This record gives sequence, C-alpha cells and structure tokens, in this order.
Amino acid sequence: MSQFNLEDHSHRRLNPLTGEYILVSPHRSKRPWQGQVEKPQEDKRPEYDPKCYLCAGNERVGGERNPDYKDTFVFTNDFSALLSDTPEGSVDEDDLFKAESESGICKVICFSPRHDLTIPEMEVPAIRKVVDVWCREYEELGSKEGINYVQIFENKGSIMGCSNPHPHGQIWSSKNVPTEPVKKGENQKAYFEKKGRTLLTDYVAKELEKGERIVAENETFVALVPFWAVWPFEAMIVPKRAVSNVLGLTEQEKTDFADMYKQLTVKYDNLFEVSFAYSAGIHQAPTDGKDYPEWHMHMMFYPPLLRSASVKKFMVGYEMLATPQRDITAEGAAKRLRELPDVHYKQK
Ligand code: H2U
Repeated sequence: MSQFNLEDHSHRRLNPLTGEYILVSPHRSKRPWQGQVEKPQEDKRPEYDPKCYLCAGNERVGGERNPDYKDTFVFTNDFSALLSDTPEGSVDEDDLFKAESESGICKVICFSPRHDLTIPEMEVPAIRKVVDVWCREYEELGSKEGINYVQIFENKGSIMGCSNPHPHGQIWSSKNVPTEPVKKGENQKAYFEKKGRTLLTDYVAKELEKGERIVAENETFVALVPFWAVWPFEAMIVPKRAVSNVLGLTEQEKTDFADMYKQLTVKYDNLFEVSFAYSAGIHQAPTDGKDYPEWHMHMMFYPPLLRSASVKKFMVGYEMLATPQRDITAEGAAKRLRELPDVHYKQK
C-alpha cells in the first residue's frame, strides 16, 4: 500500500465554514463516461429584445413599464417569494409539526440595459456599478425593521434555472437568517472566539502562501477554488482583509471586487468556450443591528458544468442520500482555471 496522498486516494474534506464534509474520489475521474450529452445553447442575442421583460422601456409581466435605464435598474420582484405584509404567527404541535411565518422583500437587479451582455463581457466600471447597487440595497433593506438578512445572488444560464438571459441578479431579504448563513455564522464565531481572527483571514493567507488553489488575485481580493469545493469548478471571491459586509469595503476594494468578479467569470466562459452557468451569491453578516466581527464576507460560485459545454455534474444518488462527492480535485480545477486566458474568448 502506498502512502496516503490527496491526489490519488479517496478522502473526505471538511468545509470549516459549514462544518460539513465532502467526499473526494480522485481516482474516479479516469472512469469511462457514457452519460448524458446535451447540445450547448445558442448564445447570439440582440442588444435590445422587444419581448424581454428586463430590457429598458419594456413592460414586465405584471404590467409595469421599466424606465429607460442607462446602467443598472432595481425593482421589486413581481412574483416575490417573500412579502412584507405576511402576518406574524407560528404552529408547534408536539415538536413534530413546526412552522412560523416568514416575511421579507425580494428585488431584481438588471446589471445592464444591454440584453446581449453578461458579467464577463461587461467592463469593470460597469460591474462596479453592480457592486454599488449591492451596497445600496444591503444598506436600505438591511436597515428596515424586520429584515435581518439580505441574500444577494445571481442565477446565470437556463440550466441553473435562470428565466431570462438578460444580465440580472436577485435579492431576497428576510426576517430570519437562512440556513447556509446561519451555519457559516456559527462556525466563524467559534473560530473567531478561539483565535481572535476571522476564519477566512487565516484561510486566505494560507491559500496565498500555497498558491495551488488560487485562480486570480488583485491587490485586495482573491478568487480561489476552496479546499472543500463540492461543484467541479466551484470558486469563492474573498477580500484579503476581514470585512463583515459589503458596506465595510473601501472604494478601492469595491472596484477590486468588480475586477475579480470579471476575471473569474471570463475564465469560466473560456473553460468550455460557452457562457458558463452558475449560481453565485454573497454570504455576509446579518442585518439585525448586532456587531459581527467574526463574519468575513465572501461570494460563492456554484457552477454545474463538469466535462464540456454540455455535460454537467448531477447531485444525485450518494450526494442526495449521504454526502456530496467529487472526482476532479479542487487543485486540478484551480490549475485549469488559473491557466486560462484573461481575455474573453469572444474578444479573441
Ligand atoms: P431568475 O432569472 O433568476 O429566475 O430571476 C428573474 C426574476 O424576475 C424572477 O424571480 C422576476 C421573476 O419572479 N420577474 C419579475 O419580477 N417581473 C417580470 O415581469 C418577469 C420576471
């Protein structure tokens, strides 16, 4: 028996942010593949689509008309999953049937009036305006009574459930802190109490030293494939400095955040020369008025593509019943992304 190593042998890796394990089976990436092959979607779109409900000047499904916006545009979701006027109430029957009312505000953010663009094809100053919208909305929504968490996210690509190719993201803000940020908050708190520094301050410093999982870096931000990544090309964008939410970012850091968002997504698109689908979102401190020195904000990217423009990873079988599993290692995925060009394939 050879000595245990992470490149050849099955192992489980801990996600210290969530406290959960994932299974890594590097030897399995050599197995033959006879699974599903889909045709990549056509990605030719006009700058303006008269039928798009997010294009400037067009009517949305609910009958409201979008203004003639020039950069970003935010509106309250016409089909909000959370509503601000939901009455308070709860049910608790023998600890077995528990429910409580949930309320909140949901918004949609158009990233650009250009129907044909996506984040990796936008310029950094335009993406910076998206970062500014996130800051404004986090502040405005978060300061409302009864809003204790602001989840900013983006679904990109129809395979991730995105309903419209027009570049856009969403915000769902709620009374309760949702499951993922609760777990991450608890683990970051425990680490901070033990070490006096945020978990991600120490983690990012170590990753920068090691270099093997780094995808891109600028002065104040880094994009990396986390050691505990579940999705094949999962990545996170993290500020090098401990900042608990987007409002703590300096002007320079906001621009660097936009730059990192572009750099990572350009590499994503270049990987299979296709508009790379993902769900991405920012995890940051709750907005209940308390201090969260342990929280270190970060943006997660969960892309489903695995082998080509059409073959995606399925979260089925063992993943649904036991624990998430991956074949290609985080290090292998980071190396592939890192070595890709910084110029978008459509601009070559
Ligand atoms: P997704 O593409 O990630 O589904 O986001 C689009 C959101 O836009 C979706 O939540 C909303 C949908 O409810 N929407 C409106 O608010 N108004 C419309 O006219 C169409 C879609």
